[in-house]
Amino acid sequence: MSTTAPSRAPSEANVSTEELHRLYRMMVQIRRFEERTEEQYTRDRIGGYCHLNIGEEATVAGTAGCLTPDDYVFGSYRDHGLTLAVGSPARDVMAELFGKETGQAHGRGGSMHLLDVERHFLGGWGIVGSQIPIAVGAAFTLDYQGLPGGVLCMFGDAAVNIGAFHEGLNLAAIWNLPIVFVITNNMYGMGTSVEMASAEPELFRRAASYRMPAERVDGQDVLAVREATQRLMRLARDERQPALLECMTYRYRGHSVADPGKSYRPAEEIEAWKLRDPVLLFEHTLRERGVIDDTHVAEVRASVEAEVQDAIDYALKSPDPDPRDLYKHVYGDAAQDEFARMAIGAPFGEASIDARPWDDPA
Ligand SMILES: Cc1ncc(C[n+]2csc(CCOP(=O)(O)OP(=O)(O)O)c2C)c(N)n1
Ligand SMILES: [Mg+2]
Repeated sequence: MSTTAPSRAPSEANVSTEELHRLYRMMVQIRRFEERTEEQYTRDRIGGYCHLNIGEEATVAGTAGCLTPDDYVFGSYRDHGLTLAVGSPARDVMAELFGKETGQAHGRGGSMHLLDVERHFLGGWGIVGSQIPIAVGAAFTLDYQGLPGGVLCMFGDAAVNIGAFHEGLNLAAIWNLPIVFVITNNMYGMGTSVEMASAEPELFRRAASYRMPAERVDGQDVLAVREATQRLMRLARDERQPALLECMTYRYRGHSVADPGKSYRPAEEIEAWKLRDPVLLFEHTLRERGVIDDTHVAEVRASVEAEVQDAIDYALKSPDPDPRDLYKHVYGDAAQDEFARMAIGAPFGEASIDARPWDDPA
């Protein structure tokens, strides 16, 4: 199959009103969750790194938010929206950001390592592109065990220049794995533009090296993203044909909460993209079609506001993990035994350094 040209009119014929309402609420929820997360970070309630999805809601909702229960999703460290999109409770996500025991990874993962195994969101990966070979492994497992469903592997534009991208796409192609790779092209990897980093800045064209179908879609248009995702996932699941989808989007904030994001991006560029705010665009479309009105918008916004406030209250009240359980939930059971040797008081533990048991002839 050949690499196809970008841009196509989305087929929206079968999108029910219920589904349109669901997608709209999801996008409003992700936007508000992220705005409040940013605020909580500045209040020193969230530690470590924190990367927001603000501006990318259509790409997130149109991909991870539109899968079947049999599918699996992998993402980068910019993952809050992804786990919300698969239905993770906002409480569990916020508690994880706060590093609390009630968080979805028991507070051990934090912002970059969200995880919801039950809902098939398999992380949250901090090393750029590291999720690609792991997602390919998951797709291999589905294939090998004859399980239904496919894998959606999301990563940023900068990840296409690491070796794992090429190894992953190549293996997926030669093994005919049920996987769709999605590039969230927000035009920058930290402060470096795609043009500066990639010799072929039309990133979807990379798939030609693996004879994989690929397309570029307007990542601000949730219905276009949804249509492409569903079509390519069907191809992956039913015909064992992996594919690459490039979603053109923009992050309205800096790379992380520590970056104002202004020094390397012209103000006019930021303003131009804000005119294509994915939440407002979708709201406008739905209003024009008579699918939502002022009352609906107000109800959704109020319910999201209450949900996110509840998540913050829950996270605040939740207990911190016990420091003595540092390794719990982090390694598998076999590794627990290994680490037992490092526990305080164990033969090779910190507290036993003075004892030097290996010097004892007995
Ligand atoms: C292998 C590796 N190299 C460098 C970094 C540091 N780093 C963190 S995020 C990032 C930029 C990634 O940009 P992109 O893939 O476009 O994703 P975005 O942040 O735009 O969502 C870099 C270089 C890292 N985490 N891992
Ligand atoms: Mg990027």
